[in-house]
Amino acid sequence: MLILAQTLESIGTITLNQPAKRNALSEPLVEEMLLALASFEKNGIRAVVIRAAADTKVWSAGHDISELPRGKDPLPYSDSLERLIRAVKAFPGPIIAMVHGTVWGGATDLVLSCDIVVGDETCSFAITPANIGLAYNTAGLLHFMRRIPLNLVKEMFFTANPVKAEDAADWGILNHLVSASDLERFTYDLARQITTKAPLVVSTVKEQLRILTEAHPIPPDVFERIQELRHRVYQSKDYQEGINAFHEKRKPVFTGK
Ligand code: LCV
Repeated sequence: MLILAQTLESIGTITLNQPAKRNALSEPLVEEMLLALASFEKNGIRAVVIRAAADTKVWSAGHDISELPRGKDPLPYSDSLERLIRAVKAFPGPIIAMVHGTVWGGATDLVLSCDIVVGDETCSFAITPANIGLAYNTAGLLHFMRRIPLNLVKEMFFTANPVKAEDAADWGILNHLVSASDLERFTYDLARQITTKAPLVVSTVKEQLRILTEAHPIPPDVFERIQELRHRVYQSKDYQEGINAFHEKRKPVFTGK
């Protein structure tokens, strides 16, 4: 079991549970999360909490780098993490990310795609394509642009630096920054409160907001320009170098080619 899925009252909990790989969002782990969400929906669960095991320092190390394809689009529409993010956004009830520990790469995108984020003083959030020469996808960029001022989005992508808890609260990544000792109580009180509200209103408002925020008509030539820009990145030697460096546990040397 790479995750633990539990329900209590009408709250579902998914606990990331693969510490050996720092909860990297691998395809098998994501498949288990998708099954859990489908089961929650079938059983009328009204709110979901996604968390890591209490004793972990890394909430999630992001996309499983060993699964990233070389020489082609690393984040296609069918990518498992992309499917998970779409499932989170489509789930008919709020999904709350309860975060302690560090969050990396696509896991930050996943957290930003949740409806509410509650973190403690140990949480931090990094987006890391610039560390591995990877062409981030357009839907993912929009997740950041909708939540965080553009200058801060640029700093996150250009530096790949973790945004620590206080800044994460100031920048709008967190709804609430609470103490580690209070994190679980606070999160589940919030979830419980939401489950007492009219579920049709909650799920319909969530879906309306998803439709409205994703209404980004892109003319065909703009779409093609974006595709060409990303193609140049994921066909680059730098992308190969980034992936190789990770596997060889060394710092990458980027040449811009
Ligand atoms: C596979 C891993 C991973 C991992 N995949 O423990 O944002 S984008 O565009 O880049 C997007 C595509 C994305 O999400 O890419 C992934 C971005 N993630 C990262 O850059 C984080 C990479 N991981 C780390 O920097 C470290 O693992 C952290 C800081 C998370 C934890 O460091 P720590 O010293 O505690 P290790 O590095 O020793 O990792 C423990 C095991 O987990 C594997 C890693 O290869 C190692 O496996 P082995 O024990 O077999 O050597 N692992 C960690 N992250 N993303 N595998």
